[in-house]
Amino acid sequence: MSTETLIPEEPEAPTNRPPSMRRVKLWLQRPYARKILILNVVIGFLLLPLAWLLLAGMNQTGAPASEIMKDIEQTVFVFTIVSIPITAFVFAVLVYSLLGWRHVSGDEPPMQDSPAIRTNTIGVILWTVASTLLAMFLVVWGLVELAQITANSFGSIAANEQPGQKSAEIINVTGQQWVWTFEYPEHNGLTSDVLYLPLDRPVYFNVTSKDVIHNFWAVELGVKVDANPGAITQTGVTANKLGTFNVRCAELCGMHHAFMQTQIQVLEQDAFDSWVRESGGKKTS
Ligand SMILES: [Cu+2]
Repeated sequence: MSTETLIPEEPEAPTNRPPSMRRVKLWLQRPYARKILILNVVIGFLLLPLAWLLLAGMNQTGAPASEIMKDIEQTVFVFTIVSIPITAFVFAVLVYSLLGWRHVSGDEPPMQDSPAIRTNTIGVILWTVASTLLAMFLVVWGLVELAQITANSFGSIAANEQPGQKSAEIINVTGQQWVWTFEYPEHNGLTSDVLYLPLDRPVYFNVTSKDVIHNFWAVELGVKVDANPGAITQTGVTANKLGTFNVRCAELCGMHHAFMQTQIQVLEQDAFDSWVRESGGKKTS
């Protein structure tokens, strides 16, 4: 082996580069470029079911049970679909690099078989414009959905003070190590360790904690908000599906954090009123 062969090739000088379009064609003519592009398409199609699998996972316990959760699910679905082409490309390069280049024979590094794609104007424009469009789409979608979710959780305006709203049910939510308590101040301060909600009626939560920071997560309703000691966090939702759903704590809060969970019962208004009466609260207005 002569010492000359170990000296790397001179970098391409701007003056001897072929035109951009020619370099793209040369690059595409490399055998591995085509294989990577084919792998990209194959892996992309293989990843597509992931979006539906994610939805199926979220819907296992009956979600979506509110407009908010429906918006969240749509966003997860769309973001997954949009990210698949990029994810597939990264995996295609990775898989081809692991398999196609796992062994190089001979002592020398392989020859450069066509001009590098770097500094190629067409290539740079293509991936800059494509990734900008994808990122802009995700930003705009995210902002629109965020506004929608904020409106459906009543933003910073008490639900019963919003124009055109049916009178809201107020519920004071208190977290403590390691249980949840729900108080209904409009019904003689009725309390419950199961969250009873009337169907299709706005509910407004005042969330707090007695000890450490917890997080009130009404899973299938898409409500998740911190429960801070000494402060009240407010949010709201309208349950639009009858059934039994889950409340969990979503903030690590001590030894039994994983067991800090309870149920949500969404009832027809009549059944909700009956529960209030039978539990010692006064009838709803
Ligand atoms: Cu916790």
